[in-house]
Amino acid sequence: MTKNKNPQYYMDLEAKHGAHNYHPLPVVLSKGRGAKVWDVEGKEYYDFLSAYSAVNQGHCHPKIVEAMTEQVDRIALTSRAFHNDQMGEFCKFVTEYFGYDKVLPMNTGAEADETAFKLARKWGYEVKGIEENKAKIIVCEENFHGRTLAMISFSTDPEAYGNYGPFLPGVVKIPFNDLDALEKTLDEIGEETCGFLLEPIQGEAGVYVPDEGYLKKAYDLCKKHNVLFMADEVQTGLARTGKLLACDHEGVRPDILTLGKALSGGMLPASAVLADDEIMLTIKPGQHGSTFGGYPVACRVAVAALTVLKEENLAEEAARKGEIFRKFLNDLNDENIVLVRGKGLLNAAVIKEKKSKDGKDLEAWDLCLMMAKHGVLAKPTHGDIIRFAPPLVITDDELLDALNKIKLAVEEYAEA
Ligand code: IF1
Repeated sequence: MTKNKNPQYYMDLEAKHGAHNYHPLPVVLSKGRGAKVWDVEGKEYYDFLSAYSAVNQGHCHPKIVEAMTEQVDRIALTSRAFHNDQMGEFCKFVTEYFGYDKVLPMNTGAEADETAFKLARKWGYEVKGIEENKAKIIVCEENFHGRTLAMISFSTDPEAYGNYGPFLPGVVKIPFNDLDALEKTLDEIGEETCGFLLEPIQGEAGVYVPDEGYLKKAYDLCKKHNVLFMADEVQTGLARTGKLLACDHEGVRPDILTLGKALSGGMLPASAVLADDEIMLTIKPGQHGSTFGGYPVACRVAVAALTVLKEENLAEEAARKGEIFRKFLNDLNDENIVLVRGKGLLNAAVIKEKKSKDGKDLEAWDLCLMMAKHGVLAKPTHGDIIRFAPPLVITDDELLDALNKIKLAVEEYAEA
């Protein structure tokens, strides 16, 4: 039970003893269930961030908690120095679930994308025959693939890469959703390019949904140049956008697929890379790994988390509820909501900055503070864009209740 009900006590401890690498909303959470969370004072909120889509199955889903508590008390960690009775079952389940030959389990999304990048390079040298140390990777401007040095070498966001140089060579950045740029780049450097890495919908960039057909045409261009199409579905995957994978909206099967976040239903860091043998088997024993990657608890939890997605039809539910969400927000016809965009339950609203009646500058952050007061938690991505991503298990009644609270906050922002 929370020992101190004063939120400031916890925020002061963090400020004094913790690194200042985040600027959270001034809310101190202590309990979560389904689409709801409660703060230390017992105030209830709808969670419209879902830990950046790691809690698609809802906070503390009973089936996932049960899998975790049963395994953690039997054997938690064996390392990969030995076999255990969970890894093989997990690998069979996950490869059949997504339709790939092999899976390589890691922990974080960044590690999955790093692994995908290493696989693409190894495949580039050992299968495609690119000259050693000459392999290029193509990424999209405004991407987010994690915070490691390789991943920020891909970034075009100064906040993500500033003063962390020097960066990885062999990275070519092109505009997202621009087939001409991709075709021109592949015509120029396709021969020494191992992969094209992208988010099917750019999350951090503000839920940037590409034009219909972009993914399929990009995939076809990659095939024409024998370049691996690599989809980072760490945030867009696992039913979030109304299909199991965002690539499924266009029937595209990535050559390398990365997953994370909701792969564990928010219980622990679990990520995975899926590919067929020609790519996956370029990594030989001892050439890649991780202490906790695919540990027994993560295997059990991931199987439970993926089972819940299907048993509760969460992809179809996300598609249906996403329509309700976007229609409600658009029907407000509020001049401060400039644009609403998204797919399934991965949505964002662009919020107009304004002056309050007493001359203060108001922006998306201030609307988030008003929403929190009304019992809905969300946070801006960049400046003027608020991401709305509730757990996919949110009921229709809860969604309507949350939307009415958002409406009250939007009205307060308009009148401020
Ligand atoms: C933070 C952003 C979201 C991701 C995609 C890989 C990763 C992420 C598409 C790395 C992680 C998280 C990281 C977290 C905030 C959040 C985020 F704002 F950073 F960009 F969601 F958009 N690919 N995204 O979205 O996965 O290593 O974190 O497990 O770093 O602040 P991770």
